[in-house]
Amino acid sequence: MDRTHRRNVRAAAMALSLFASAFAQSTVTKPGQPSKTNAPLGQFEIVGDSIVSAQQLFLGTLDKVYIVDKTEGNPTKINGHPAWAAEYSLSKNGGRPMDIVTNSFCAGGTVLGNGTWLNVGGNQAVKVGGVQADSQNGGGDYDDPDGGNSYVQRLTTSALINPCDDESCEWVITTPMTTRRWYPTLETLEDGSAIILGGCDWGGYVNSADQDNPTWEIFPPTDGDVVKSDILSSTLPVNLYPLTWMLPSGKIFLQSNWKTALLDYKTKKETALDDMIDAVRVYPASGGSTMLPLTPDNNYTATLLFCGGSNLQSDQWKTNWDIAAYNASDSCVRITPDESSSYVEDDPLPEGRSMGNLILLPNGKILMLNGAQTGTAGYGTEDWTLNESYADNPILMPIIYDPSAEKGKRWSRDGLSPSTVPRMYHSGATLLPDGSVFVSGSNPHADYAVKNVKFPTEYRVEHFYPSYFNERRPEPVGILSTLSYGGDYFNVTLTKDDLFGDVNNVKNTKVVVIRTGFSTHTMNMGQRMLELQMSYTGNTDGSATLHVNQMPPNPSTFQPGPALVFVVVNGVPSMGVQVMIGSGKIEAQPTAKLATLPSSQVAAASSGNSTSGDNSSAQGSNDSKNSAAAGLFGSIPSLLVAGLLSLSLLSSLL
Ligand SMILES: [Cu+2]
Repeated sequence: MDRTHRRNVRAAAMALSLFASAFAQSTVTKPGQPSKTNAPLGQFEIVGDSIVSAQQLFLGTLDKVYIVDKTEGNPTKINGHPAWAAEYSLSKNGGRPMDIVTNSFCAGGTVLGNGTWLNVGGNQAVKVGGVQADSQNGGGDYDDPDGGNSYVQRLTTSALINPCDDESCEWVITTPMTTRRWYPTLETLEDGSAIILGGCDWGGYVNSADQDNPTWEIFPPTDGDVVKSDILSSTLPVNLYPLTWMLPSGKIFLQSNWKTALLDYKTKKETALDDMIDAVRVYPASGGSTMLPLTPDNNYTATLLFCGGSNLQSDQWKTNWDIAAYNASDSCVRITPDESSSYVEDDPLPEGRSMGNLILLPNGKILMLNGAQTGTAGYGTEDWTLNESYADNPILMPIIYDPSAEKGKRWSRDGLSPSTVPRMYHSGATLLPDGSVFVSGSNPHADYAVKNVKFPTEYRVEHFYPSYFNERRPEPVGILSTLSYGGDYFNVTLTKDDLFGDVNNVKNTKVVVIRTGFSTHTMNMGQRMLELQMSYTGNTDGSATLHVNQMPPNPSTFQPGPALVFVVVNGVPSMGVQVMIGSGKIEAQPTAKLATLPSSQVAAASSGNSTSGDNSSAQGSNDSKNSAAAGLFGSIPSLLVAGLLSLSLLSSLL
C-alpha cells in the first residue's frame, strides 16, 4: 500500500470511527421519576386548561401536547382573532396559543419518519356560528382561510433534530392537496411518508354522493396520483375517517361502514375481507379501535380490536329521529388481517359506548375512556338534540382491557373511579411519558358554547393515573436514541432498586416502544406498541443488564419516526424516553438481520459468579451468528462495528 493510499485509508477509517463513536455515545439521558407524587390511583385529576378546545391532540415532545381545534370563538386570542391551536406544557400545566392558519375543523394527522407532524384537510372558512365566511381567503370574524385542501405541518419534534421545547415551533402551510378532504385519515408508511385517505368536500353528519372524495394519495407526493378506492366508493354514507392501519405484511387495513379491505398501495389494488360484525365502528358511530401490542410472543402479528360504536344500518343515518336516545353498541371484536379475513367476537363492554378511546398503556394493557352510552358523534340543530349534541348519557367510568387475559376475563374496573367531566363529541386522549393519560376536549357544538347547554365547550385537562403511577420507576441506562431495523443488540442496565430489590424481577422485565399517535374523533391515528426482543444477565449484586435487540427488520411492523421507549419491570414502567425509529429520513429504511442475543441468566446470589443459576435461551432465536458481519453497512450499528474493526485492523497494519 503506498503512502497516499495508506493516508486516505487511515482518514477514511478515522472518519468512520468518529462517526461510529458519535453513535456509540448516542444514548438517551437516564429517565428519572414523575414530577407528580401521591397521584390518585385509578382516578382522574383536573390539572389545567387546554387554551383551545381539544378536538385534536398529540404528544409532540416529552413536555408538549399540541392541541388543534376547529375555527371557533375560543376566548383566547392570537394575532387579533380567536385561537384554534395551542401548545400545552406538561411541566407548566399551561401554555400558549398557536396560529394554525387554516380552518383545521375535523382534520387528520400523523407523524412522518423525519419527525414532522402533519395536520391535513379541514373545512372552509367560517364566521361566528360555524356558517360560511364571506371570504375563503381570511379576514372576517376568525381570519381562517379555507382548510379543505390544505396540508398544515408542524416542523420536527424529534428530540434528535429539533426538540421544540423552547416554544419556537409554529405551524406552517405546505403544498396543498389537489382535492378537498374534510374528515381524512392518515397513516404513516414504511418509508416514513404518509397515506391520506377519504373525506368529503363540505362536511356534514355523514357523507353523501354529491361531495364524496373516496380516494387516497401519498404525502410527500410521489407520482402525484389521487387513487380511487373501491371500499370507500361503496360505503356511503358512513365512509368518513376510515379506520386504517399499516400491517406488517405491508398492506393497509381499511375499514369503512360495514366493509373491510386490504389495500396494496404499491399496486393500487384492494382485496375485500369479511364485513364488520355487530356494529359500525367508524365515525360517527365512533367505536374505539386499536392495534394490540406487537410482541415476540405473537411473532409481531397484528391483531386489531374494535369496541363499541352503533349498529345503525346505512339507511338509518338520518337526523329526523332521536339518535341521541339510541343505545350504543357494547360489542367488541378482533381481527388478525394478515392471517384471517374474519372478525371474531371478543369480550363485550359492560355497557354500550360510542366515542370511547382505546389508549395503549406501557404495561401492555389498554385503557378505554370518554364517550357516551347513547347516541353517536356529531351535532346539529334538530329539536331532539341535547343542546346540539347527538349523544347523551356520558360514561364517566374508565375500564381496562388486558389483551393477554383469557377470554371472558379481559375487561376490568378494579380500582378505577369515574371522571367528573363528560367527554362527548370532539374530545381526545393520549398516553404521556410519565405513564398517565392526558384527557381533554368535548364540544358538541357548531361554535363555542358554554351557557345554558348540557355539554359545554370543554377546556379542562385531566390526567388519569394507572395503578403503577406512584411506584418507584425503573431508571434504565443505555437506551439508544436511535433504533434501527435490525443490527446489533444494545445493553441496558438496571440497578437493584430498579428491580425492586430482587434480581429475579429481571425475568419479568420488558422493553416496549410506543407511538402515541394523533388523537381525534375517537381514533388515535398511528398509535402502536411493540415489545422488543431481549435477554438478560442478572448479577450477584442485584443489578442486571438487559440485552435488547433493535426493531424487527421490517419497517411495516412499526413505521419510522419518533416514539417513546419504556422499560417495564413487574408492570411498572420507567418514564418514557423519546427515540427516533429508523433513519430519521423519509426514505426506504435500511434493514439488517437481528442479532443473536446472549442466553438469559441470573446469578445465584451466593455463588458469586454469573454462570450458575437460571439459564434460558434468548427470545426469538435468529438466523445469523455474526449479525454485524451479515448486515454490514446495512445499519448504523453495523457501520459502527465496521468502523471499529477497520480502525483496529489498520492500527495493526500501519
Ligand atoms: Cu368532527
